[in-house]
This record gives sequence, structure tokens and C-alpha cells, in this order.
Amino acid sequence: MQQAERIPFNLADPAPVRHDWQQSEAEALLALPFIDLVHRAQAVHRAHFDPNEIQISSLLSIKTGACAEDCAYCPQSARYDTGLPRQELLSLEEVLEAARRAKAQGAGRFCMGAAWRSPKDRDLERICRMIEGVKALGLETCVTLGMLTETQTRRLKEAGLDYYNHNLDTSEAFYPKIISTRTYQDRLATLERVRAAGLKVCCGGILGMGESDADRAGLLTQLANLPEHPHSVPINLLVQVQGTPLAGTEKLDPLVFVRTVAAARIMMPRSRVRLSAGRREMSDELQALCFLAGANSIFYGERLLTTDNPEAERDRSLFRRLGLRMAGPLAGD
Ligand code: SAM
Ligand code: DTB
Ligand code: SF4
Repeated sequence: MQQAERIPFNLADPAPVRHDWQQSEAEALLALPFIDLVHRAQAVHRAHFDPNEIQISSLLSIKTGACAEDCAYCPQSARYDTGLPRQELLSLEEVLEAARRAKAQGAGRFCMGAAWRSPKDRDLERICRMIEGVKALGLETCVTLGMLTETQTRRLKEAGLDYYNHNLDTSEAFYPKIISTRTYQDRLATLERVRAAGLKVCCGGILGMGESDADRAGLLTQLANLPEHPHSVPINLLVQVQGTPLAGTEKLDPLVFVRTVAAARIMMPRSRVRLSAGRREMSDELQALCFLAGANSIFYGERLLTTDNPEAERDRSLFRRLGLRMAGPLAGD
């Protein structure tokens, strides 16, 4: 607690952008009295954003299941029997049809996810056509395809891609308990190639995997100390899927989830902090607390990649009750 009190906090300049966060500072932030923490986060939020505006992204799984990786949370790994039907790479027309529907529902960004360790060059060219087509509809584009080479990041940039999603998922210390088939350093190397190609980075993690406060602080410290803060920071709550090793993990205290959102807002003041997977399990009140703590983006639409998201009508009603507005298409960040 004492350490957090020493973290400079000036209401007149609440949100300095820093890249030199210490793990101990992040831990101290997470341990602040809840009201102090949320107040700080809301002050930071208001210094950079309209607090009543939420950015809206829609997700589509363009290649589903049969993934070679062993991510312990993921229903798409070929190593776990989750009963998920596999689906090869969708056609361009199928993707554009889904993007048109997302736009009609109010999405500003369309995110396409593929269950790959890394894309083959032949597949990447098909993805480039999808990016061009989605952009032509007037949507921002995001893809998440696994690890990339330098040439691949360049091809994606040339195709007009706006964002690349590649999560660190958790702290470096906890990571080996979750994934063994690729390293934390592999992830950092892909993120560096994405940044160097001039793509915007979308990078965050998952909470509720049995990690500790120190792990949550470690994840936020890694994210905030990247050469540039990620433009978008998805904070996912683990969606527990039967058949994955993490099914049955003890549920995270929802207030710890809110605390982590608040600390993310304080440590990455200009980033879009996205309340991502797991909203279906959250009450309206918990989501409202997350928005108060500085979350200002959601995934919208009935489906995430392979699991359910809240019904669009439930979200519209929540937004009405909270007086929140959806940021228009191309509002970006
Ligand atoms: N295969 C690529 C990769 O992993 O880099 C891209 C798709 S992968 C499904 C994208 C992200 O979704 C993962 O990094 C993870 O953070 C998130 N995710 C996957 N399964 C999840 C689950 N059950 N609950 C919460 N987040 C999940
Ligand atoms: C992110 O951080 N969360 C999204 C998106 N990036 C690709 C994925 C959530 C997946 C949840 C489990 C599923 O639906 O398969
Ligand atoms: Fe494969 Fe991505 Fe799932 Fe890991 S998170 S198993 S890489 S689809």
C-alpha cells in the first residue's frame, strides 16, 4: 500500500505515458483500496477519452479448430477433445457477408481469427484479399493468425491491415504452465515484427487461469513496457470450455478483474482497454464497473470465435441504461 502511495498521482496530470513500470509498482496499484484505484483509473480515462463512448469490434473465426498448439485455455487445440467442429479457411464471400452484417449492427472494426500456430504464405495471400474486401466496406481490420515472419507482416501492411492481435496471455513466469509449444520470447518477437511493419498492435491477456496477483501485475508490466503501448489491450476472462485443461479452474473474484482493468487503464493511459471474452458470465453491474474503471471497448455480436458472447440486444439495452454511445465506424483509437 505504501508503495502505491508513492506512485506519483497528480489530478491535474493524472496520466503520464511511461514505459519504465516496475513489477512492484503494478502490484501496489492492484492492492490499492478499491475506491482509490477506480478513482485514479477514471481520472486517467477522462484525460484521454470521452468516458461515455465505447469502441465496438466484431469477431469472426475464419479457420476453426485442429490447431497444433497446446494453449491450455483454448477449445481449438487439436490436443483436447472439446467436441468443436473443425472448419477450413472460409471463402472471401463468406467473410465479406459476415463483415457486412457486423457493420449493419454497428461494429467499427472487424477482427478475423484463425486457429494456426502461424500462417502458410499461400493462406496469407487469401487473408490479404479478405482484408482488402473488409476495408472496402468502410470497416477497420484486425487479424489474429499466430506467429508471423517479417515478410508476412509486410504483406499484411501492404494489404491495408490496421491491427494485428497477438496476446501475451499472462506473465512470463506463469506462461509455461499454460503453453509449451511456443515461448514468451516467440510472442515478443512477433509483436516486434508487427510494430516494425507499422501495424497497430492489439495485445492483452486472459485472467482467471489460476494466476496470482503477481502474475497479473507481471502481464501489465510487460504490456506497458513494450516500446509502444499496444493500441488495443484486450482483457479476457477465461471462458472455461469442457475438455480443455483449464476447465474447472477456480473462478476469479470479479472485483480482482475490475482491479486489473483499472490498473491497465492507469499504466496504458491512451490505449483502448477492451472488455473481451467472458462478458456472457458477467452481470450488467460488473460490466458497468469495468467501464467505470476505464474499459472502453467490447467485442459485440452473438459469438466470439467459438464461444458465445452476450446477445446484441442485451448489449444495446445495457448501453442505453448506462448512457454509453458506440464509437462510430473508423472512430479507431
Ligand atoms: N491462433 C492464434 C493465436 O493464438 O495467436 C490466434 C487466435 S487465438 C484463439 C486468440 C486469443 O484468444 C488467444 O491468444 C487468447 O488470448 C484468446 N482465447 C482463446 N481461448 C480463450 C478462452 N477460452 N477464454 C478467453 N480467451 C481465450
Ligand atoms: C482476444 O484477446 N480475445 C478474442 C480475440 N482476441 C481474438 C478471442 C476470444 C476467444 C474466446 C474463446 C472462443 O470463443 O473461442
Ligand atoms: Fe491455437 Fe491460438 Fe488456440 Fe493456441 S490460442 S490453441 S494457437 S487457436
